[in-house]
Amino acid sequence: MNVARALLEALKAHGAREVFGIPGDFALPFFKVVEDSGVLPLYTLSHEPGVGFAADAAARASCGIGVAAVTYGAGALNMVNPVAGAFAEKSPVVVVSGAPGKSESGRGLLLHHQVKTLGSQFEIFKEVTCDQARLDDATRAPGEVARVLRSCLTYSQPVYIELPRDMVSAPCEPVVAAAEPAFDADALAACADEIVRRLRDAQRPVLMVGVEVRRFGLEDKVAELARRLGIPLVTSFMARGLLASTSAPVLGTYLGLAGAPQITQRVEQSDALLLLGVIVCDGNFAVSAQQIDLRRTIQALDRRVTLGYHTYPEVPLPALVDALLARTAGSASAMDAQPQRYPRGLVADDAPITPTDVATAVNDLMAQGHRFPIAADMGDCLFTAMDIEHTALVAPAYYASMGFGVPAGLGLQATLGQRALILVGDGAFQMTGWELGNCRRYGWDPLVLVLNNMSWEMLRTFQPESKFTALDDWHFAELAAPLGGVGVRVQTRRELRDALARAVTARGAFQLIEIMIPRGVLSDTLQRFIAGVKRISG
Ligand code: TPW
Ligand code: MG
Repeated sequence: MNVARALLEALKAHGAREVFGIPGDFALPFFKVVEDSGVLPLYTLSHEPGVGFAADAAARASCGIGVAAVTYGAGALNMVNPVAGAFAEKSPVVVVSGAPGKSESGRGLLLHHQVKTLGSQFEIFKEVTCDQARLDDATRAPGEVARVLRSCLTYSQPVYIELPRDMVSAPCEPVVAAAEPAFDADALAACADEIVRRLRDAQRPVLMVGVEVRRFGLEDKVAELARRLGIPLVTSFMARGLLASTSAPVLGTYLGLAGAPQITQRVEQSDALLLLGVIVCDGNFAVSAQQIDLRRTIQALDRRVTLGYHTYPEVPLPALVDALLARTAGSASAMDAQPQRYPRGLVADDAPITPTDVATAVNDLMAQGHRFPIAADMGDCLFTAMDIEHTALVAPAYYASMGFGVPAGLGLQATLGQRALILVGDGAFQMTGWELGNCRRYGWDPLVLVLNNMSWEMLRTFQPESKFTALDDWHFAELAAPLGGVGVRVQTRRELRDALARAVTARGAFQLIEIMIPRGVLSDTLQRFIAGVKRISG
């Protein structure tokens, strides 16, 4: 056993299914072990942001950990933004960065890719990861790896591992997984009792699920809990797509002023709103800041439960859900609420296409049995996704980085072995759309819907007077063939329907549909969102 092999075996044992990466000289020895050992498949992409987004999406989709392997400096620092996004949205990504060898660091020369000091990169990643290790001592390496991988799973956040290139083949012991941190069972019991009491005393309880429910693999249990309690179930904006694989009656997604009024009302008028793993951020709550009194909610997040005016520290969400289930065994209650309805039945005429038409067309496909996990970028495509039937979705709904969609879709297909549907705007496609060129090598064939309004439209709606938000016409569909895919540009609803019908049956190459949308035409959700934000900030 050597350090690199021990690390790879440990990654696999902790739930990693593959490694995404781009090598460099400081990482070549590690990549050689990845390739030769075959412990995990290796997928190289074209630019490190893509690597980070793909690993993040793979982690979200598989409820496991994502691995992003890069070289020192120019490689790793290119990935700070995706890792920051994974940190903010609680996605367990393991960053493995090559680094100068121990023997090289002591020579007093500045080494290539070095910033201020050889430790600068480590310091930078401290800010965007929850635990870090530098594997420069073969005796301590297995323990360090065990600790950071444990942190990655416990907090569901990225961790950083730096591997000096001359340590890769240093002999070492295998990694022994670290035990989960202990918690106080009496405190957990008291907390669960209090929550059940509050919910049973309430007139209008509502359960909102957040991303932690998925990160900790609790969707089925939470669905069962909602059934037993007879509590209406909604997701937060970030947790859109959660529980889609369960039979739980999810009413829809809470979006405050931007969302379906009946859901907004239920949530805002609830006298016991249980927030299970919901990140309390502006993406989830901004357009409702005045409406929800967080002091009257029950918040379970970050291994803490806050209700009333007190907090139970160290209550892990999985243990809490088990405790709530134990207290509701045998009960089942009817729920009176109707799930949100989504647009169906695209009128396939010669009218120009709106974002709502795109959602309608996708819903029609789903009604015909074509279901795909969705990866959405930031932009109106994300708000458009709120009009698509509740289905598995990964999206940067809080951190809001553009460039996520395309590489995330590749990450979905790599880890799930399932074709993904990618929703992306033209501005975001300009950032990372090139990564589609990697599909052919790996046999990935996502369906890519580029919503091309030749504009940074979201920005334009906030500040219409600026000319810089107008983008050029890049003819994305024509870029598809040289990249190994099939592309078509559509201008009317009829063309959209026909292109989608063709694309779903064509397998083996990515299918890009460039959907031309007139500037100024927004999804209903984005229109309401912008009006809501303006109302609150103005
Ligand atoms: C990495 C800021 C938020 S939305 C937006 C920008 C530039 C325009 C998106 O244009 P696109 O979609 O993709 O054509 P649409 O529907 O608005 O036309 N840099 C990064 N992330 C963000 N969020 C921005 C800038 C931004
Ligand atoms: Mg655009």
